[in-house]
Amino acid sequence: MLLTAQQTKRYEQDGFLVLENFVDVDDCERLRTRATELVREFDPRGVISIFSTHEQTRTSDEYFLESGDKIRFFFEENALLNDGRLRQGKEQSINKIGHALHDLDATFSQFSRTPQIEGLVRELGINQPLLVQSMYIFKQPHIGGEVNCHQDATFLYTEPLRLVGLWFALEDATIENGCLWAIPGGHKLGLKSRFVRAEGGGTRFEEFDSTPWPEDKLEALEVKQGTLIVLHPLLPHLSHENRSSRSRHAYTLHIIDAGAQYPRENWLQRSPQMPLRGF
Ligand SMILES: O=C(O)CCC(=O)C(=O)O
Repeated sequence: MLLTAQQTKRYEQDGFLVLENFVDVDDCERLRTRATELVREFDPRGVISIFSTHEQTRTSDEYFLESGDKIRFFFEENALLNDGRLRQGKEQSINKIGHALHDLDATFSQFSRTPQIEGLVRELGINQPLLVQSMYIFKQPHIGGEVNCHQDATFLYTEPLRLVGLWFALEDATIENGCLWAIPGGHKLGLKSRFVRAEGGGTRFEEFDSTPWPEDKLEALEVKQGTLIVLHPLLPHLSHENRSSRSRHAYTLHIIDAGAQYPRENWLQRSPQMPLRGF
């Protein structure tokens, strides 16, 4: 058993779990180095043209909607100037890489598929695990954007709900550089919305409950490099902007259960040629 009875109880009570030193510092650094290489190999011109054409909404929607089985690069909101040029180098402009790093890149696959991670998700009740989504989040110095308060099940819904979110700190995360914040026990408030593919193309939110989050109850989760934060699919969490001079790299992995139904209207879909895989 990886989790103590007390930790399992904490997860049920709070909706999250902070596991210090879950990953070796060397493994965190290996992932950081690989992400740097991917960015170096990435030619931003193609993506800039997508985000600066007249048909911006449609083409950027497609770039995003097709990323479920690809490695794609997304810019920080303020990275582009009006004339379509980058305000600063691509290395300082990328918000995140997603969403199939864990299947398409050997270093990310190795990091994501360890007996320790598999054991953990099984202990959390995921009996037939499938790795559905991965993201490398840069939270760049000075321009790192905020992530609004949300539940992961809004974006990765299954019926019944069988999802676990894993957030790995690849650098120390503090209030200054935009650490995660969560509402302890907030996973008991129910699912507020779903983010789905719209019938005519693009995406939309389907809202079930419009009451605002009790954001006064948010707790900062300041953690050291190598810490894993386990997130319940209904836990409300967010991160603020990074205005500091230090980056806050993190890697997230989401795992569903093959025994649950993954709806066709979920935004993230795979082509039949690339089915989801387990460990
Ligand atoms: O890393 C962050 O800033 C937020 C990530 C997050 O909330 C998520 O992946 O669901």
